[in-house]
Amino acid sequence: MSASADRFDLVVVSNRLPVDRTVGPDGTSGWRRSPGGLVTALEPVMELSHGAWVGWPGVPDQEFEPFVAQGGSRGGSFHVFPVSLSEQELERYYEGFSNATLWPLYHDVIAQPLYHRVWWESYRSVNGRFAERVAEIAAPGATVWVQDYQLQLVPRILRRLRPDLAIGFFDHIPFPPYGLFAQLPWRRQILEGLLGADLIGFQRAEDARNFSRAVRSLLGLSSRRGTIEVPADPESGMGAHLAVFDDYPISIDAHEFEQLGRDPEIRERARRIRHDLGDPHRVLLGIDRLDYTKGIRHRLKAYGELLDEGRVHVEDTTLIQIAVPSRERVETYRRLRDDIELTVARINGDHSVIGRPAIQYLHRSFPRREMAAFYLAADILLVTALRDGMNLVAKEFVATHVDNDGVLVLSEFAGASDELKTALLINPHDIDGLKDTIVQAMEMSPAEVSRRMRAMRRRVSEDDVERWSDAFLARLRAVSDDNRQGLAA
Ligand code: GDG
Repeated sequence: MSASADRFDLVVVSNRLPVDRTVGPDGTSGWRRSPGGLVTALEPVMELSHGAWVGWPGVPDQEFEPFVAQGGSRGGSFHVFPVSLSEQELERYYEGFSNATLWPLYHDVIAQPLYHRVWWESYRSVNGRFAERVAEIAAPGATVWVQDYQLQLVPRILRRLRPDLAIGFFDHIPFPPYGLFAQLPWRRQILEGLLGADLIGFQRAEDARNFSRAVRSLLGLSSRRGTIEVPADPESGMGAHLAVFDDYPISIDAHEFEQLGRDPEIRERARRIRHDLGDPHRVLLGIDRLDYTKGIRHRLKAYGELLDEGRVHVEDTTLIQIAVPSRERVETYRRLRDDIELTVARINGDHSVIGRPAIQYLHRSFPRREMAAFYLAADILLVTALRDGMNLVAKEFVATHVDNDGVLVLSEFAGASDELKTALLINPHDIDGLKDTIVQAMEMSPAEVSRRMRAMRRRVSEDDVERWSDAFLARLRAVSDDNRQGLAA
């Protein structure tokens, strides 16, 4: 059944749809739901409020009809409205402006951001297309939730097209300090784009502060208790409204990961992984998208030095590093992969013995159950991000360790460090400090491991992703009601 005649009360918009195109051996094609915290959290409310998801289906240069995505982890279904992107838009809007301009700029300029006017033009026009699609399918007074940095112009375009909507925006990545954000040639347009929303959510209080400072410095608008009076724009016909911003740290489906951690099959698989590694006394783990923000090189440097200095021995310790392929057509990412693989090969060449690799390196993605088995197989998770909006891997590791028997080494530059305070917090730039902390994690008494993990598990299980989305949507509706009652008039 085509869904195109319908109008929807809740519309979620993200660059990438939570579905993947599948083509079978006989050439028949279909869609497979891709797992993810966001879609799991939103599934029940999508079902209840007649929801739709707007986004790109992952295949360029093809138009797809709307369809219904069935059979998620909670059995719910929702309507899907694919937005098409050309190969050129993929290069300019997505790989270019989103991933080679905004991503490095918003992550502390760890890599040099590139500013190209044709990329910006493409970003603008693609954002316009997403907004128009939403405007066509949203019911009168519907709630629209725009996700992430690829779509920062959507709130304003949408407010112009459909002033009746409640518009929320959530930024999954950091919002940079003013001194960095100010580099962006289109900095005012981005802020104005975001301010089209009724509610703008960030991962950390620090991100919200950075946003407020940028708005004040660049637009001359000051905020009072997290509220900004956005003036009318007579040129576009957009009326005045209040835009509220706040931090809403995202989380995971904690219950799902706890269940995985208790699943006998996964527990057996975890034992098997350790066995296949030669039953080392200690297993350390890193799981990251292969991205320069994740600090994989810093982690490898620290680990390599610990081996060189004889503070760690391959006879009783193994590091598993899973690097999930990511953005492989972007040049910086290709170079990073070469760098990491050279370093791994050097460390292994220097230290491995037959049957006992210093580092077990895996460059691929895994099914969710296998991820859980890796979490469970590890004694210590190393999260050494140089900058990270939140880092869900840290929370998933915590939720899976139902026996309270894992140690989390966590970068203070990851949003998760605001909540997981009994992790061993590190500055990944301080290699000596990182090395000492890894040794501390390896030597920690079981009682202390358990005490620290218990506190983190409580936090993750209380503040799960459902609470996050409920809190965001409730506040969004409240702010939008105030705006509709003309409080900003
Ligand atoms: C961005 C922000 C923020 C990874 N590999 C596999 C796999 N994953 C899943 C993990 C986890 C997710 O992907 C990764 O989330 P992270 O938060 O760790 O990192 P980013 O991808 O950079 O996400 C980040 C997040 O958005 C949410 O707001 O926390 O700061 O950068 O859920 O489990 N899942 C499966 N196989 C894999 O190989 N099944």
